[in-house]
Amino acid sequence: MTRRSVLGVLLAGGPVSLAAQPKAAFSLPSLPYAYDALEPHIDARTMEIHHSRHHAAYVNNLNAALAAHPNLQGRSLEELVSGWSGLPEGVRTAVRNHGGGHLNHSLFWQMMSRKGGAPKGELARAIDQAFGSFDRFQEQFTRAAMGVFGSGWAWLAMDANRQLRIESTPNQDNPATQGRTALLGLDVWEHAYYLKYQNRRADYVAAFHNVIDWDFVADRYRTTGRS
Ligand code: MN3
Repeated sequence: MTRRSVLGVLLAGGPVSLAAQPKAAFSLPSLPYAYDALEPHIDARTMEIHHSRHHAAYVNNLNAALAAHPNLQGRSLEELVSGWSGLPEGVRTAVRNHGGGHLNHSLFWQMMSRKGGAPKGELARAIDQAFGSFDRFQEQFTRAAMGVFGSGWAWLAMDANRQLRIESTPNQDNPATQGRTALLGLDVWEHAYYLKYQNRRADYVAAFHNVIDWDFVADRYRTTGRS
């Protein structure tokens, strides 16, 4: 094949460009429930757009950025996002923003369910110890979510010594970049609530407390760092 014909195949999207696709491109995970499962707290239309448009765009943009960096394609999403600052300059910002977006949303969907309730067992004791009580935790988490200026996330995170802390991050940053594990996260970008709540972020944050899947959060707490 001459150089010109290889180029022709590439431009035509033929077999050469297919072979050059990333080996393990990231994909959009399915929601673990229907779009309307979290009604009335989080409406079906918001869930559908948030998952099928916003989250999908993070995945597509991440894959597009990694396509030019085959040496990064074997790395896990967590590895990429937690180590974004050490990546080549050309891909660093895309991994931070779109890799972070993919990681955060993949967690966010699993952190919610219609079960609601409160933490139990080991996690409940750790929350009481760190924040005084579950009520105090809810107050502090709400304050963190309300305190995010612009777009970002509020988190319940755990450090390497298994100490719990509430924090917030801008944009799509994840506590993993600071060496901590996100146990629970709340997306406070306007795209997460504007259709139903408009500017009333406080109502959205209050509603979120009804759809936290505390069994999922407790599993993350129990298994992280103990494998
Ligand atoms: Mn979002």
